Amino acid sequence: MDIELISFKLCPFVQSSIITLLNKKVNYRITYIDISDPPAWFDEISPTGQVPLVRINKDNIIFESAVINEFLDEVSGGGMIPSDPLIRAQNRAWTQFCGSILGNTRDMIRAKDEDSLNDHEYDIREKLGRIEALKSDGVFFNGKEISLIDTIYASLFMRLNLLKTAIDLLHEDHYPKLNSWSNHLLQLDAVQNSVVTEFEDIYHRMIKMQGGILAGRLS
Ligand SMILES: N[C@@H](CCC(=O)N[C@@H](CS)C(=O)NCC(=O)O)C(=O)O
Repeated sequence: MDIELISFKLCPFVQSSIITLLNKKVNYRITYIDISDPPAWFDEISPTGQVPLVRINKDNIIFESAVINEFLDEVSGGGMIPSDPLIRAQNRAWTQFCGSILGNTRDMIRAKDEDSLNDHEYDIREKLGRIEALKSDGVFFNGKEISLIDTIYASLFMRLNLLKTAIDLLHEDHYPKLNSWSNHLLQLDAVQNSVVTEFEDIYHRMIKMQGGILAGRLS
């Protein structure tokens, strides 16, 4: 099967698909686009204008990272989706929830005044608190084995870690379980290799370009 992942270097949803591919050791090709100035061919094939988008054997398009990741897991022998329907549904819900935290993080980075920054920070901390309260003591979200849900939280944790000098949102005293989960995820080869080598640099440059309060706090 020829798998082409259309990507944007800074996208956390793309990153979750790459972690899935690397964890499953699936061969794939990657094509980067600039999502702020997408090529015409991308507009033609993308119903939402968003990445990630996957092309299977050239002509078959799949979009939405959660759907892409489930497909990738299913065609590579499974194992990253819980078999229990209740746990599976809950994993899907908390995966979407992570998307909303990533949205809050993006808005926080753009915040141009302290009040707005504080509002976004409050939302993020409140949401992280909800996950801290339900997280098992296992290494991964569901216990001993990595699941698809871990791939999007790994992308979030990588960003929170890179934001740490500007704002420490995941302080160990408040979120011990999330810290341990994050530390574990960020050490995995599949996570470390899921971004380009210059990721830290381009992430920080993106924050500075937003010109918000956090840009001024980065060293
Ligand atoms: N729900 C989508 C979200 C993907 C998403 O937000 N992608 C961003 C880049 S990180 C994007 O393509 N933004 C361009 C746009 O919305 O026009 C998914 O999980 O695939």
